[in-house]
Amino acid sequence: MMRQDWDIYKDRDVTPKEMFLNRRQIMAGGLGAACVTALPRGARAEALTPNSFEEITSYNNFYEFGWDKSDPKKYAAALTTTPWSVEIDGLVERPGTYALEDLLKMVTVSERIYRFRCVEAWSMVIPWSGFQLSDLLESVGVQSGARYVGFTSVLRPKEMPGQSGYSGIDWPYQEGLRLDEAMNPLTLMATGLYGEDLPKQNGAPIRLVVPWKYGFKSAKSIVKISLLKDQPLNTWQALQPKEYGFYANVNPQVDHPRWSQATERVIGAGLFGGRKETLMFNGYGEQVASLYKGMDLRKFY
Ligand SMILES: Nc1nc2c(c(=O)[nH]1)N[C@H]1C(S)=C(S)[C@@H](COP(=O)(O)O)O[C@H]1N2
Ligand SMILES: [Mo]
Repeated sequence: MMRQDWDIYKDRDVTPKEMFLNRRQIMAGGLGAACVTALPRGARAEALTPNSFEEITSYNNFYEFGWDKSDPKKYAAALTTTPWSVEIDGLVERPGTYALEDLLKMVTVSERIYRFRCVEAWSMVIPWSGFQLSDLLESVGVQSGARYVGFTSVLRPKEMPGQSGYSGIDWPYQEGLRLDEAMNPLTLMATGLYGEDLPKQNGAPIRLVVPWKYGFKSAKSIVKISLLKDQPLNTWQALQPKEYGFYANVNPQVDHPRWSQATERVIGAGLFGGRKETLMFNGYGEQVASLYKGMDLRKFY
């Protein structure tokens, strides 16, 4: 396989022990030799320095646990994540409810450092571990009528305080991708970060990561993946369709109705030094721009 700029280790699988060692390298050196990326032709030569484990796990959006950025870390411990299974249904050759450990035998887990850009105009860089969604979809077999993939997060009102009582959100949290977006090699099902199992506030034990789209597309704690004929409604679009669409591609030229998307606040960079220009497709245009050829991205926001 051709090496990509999101590979932080050279074309190999990472065992749990290696991940632990790598985590120590990342922690100790910021960007150790193991993190030097090989860039495809024409890619911007930019080394991504990950945010700290502390930053990534204490400033979160996970409304099932509350609306404050500090709520997920405070309350997520109550979520039981073992055992866990993921139902795969719809237009698929081998539908079923897969125990997470069985599902992980069908795929290859590796590590990738990705930019992460929230629609609220803040950003981080996150060292995920996970597998390509395409890997899973290929092994369960997508039927020819499938055009979209839907994702459903867990519904556990007893364990998730934001799901009991009034929140305005129609739980469970739902997201969706076009099938070609889901099959893009960048699209990850994350199971860890910094070489450790995914912390609960980040969507344990398995969450979606779509690095060229606003963060809300990256649904957490997923219990169902559905192969669909029609475009599904996603939670934020259902709630506020004028502000949040289905595509949600990071785009500095298309502002949110209430704020600019031209720049972003870099989490961890301090109060004053920390804004940078937002990149088209969050910097992944070379890998994904062709998916949207001929589309009016103002209309399909
Ligand atoms: N189930 C679920 N998934 C979710 C959310 C949520 O509230 N519930 N928030 C989304 C938003 S708005 C963002 S920015 C990211 C945040 O991921 P992080 O906390 O790991 O940085 O998760 C996304 N996935
Ligand atoms: Mo977000």
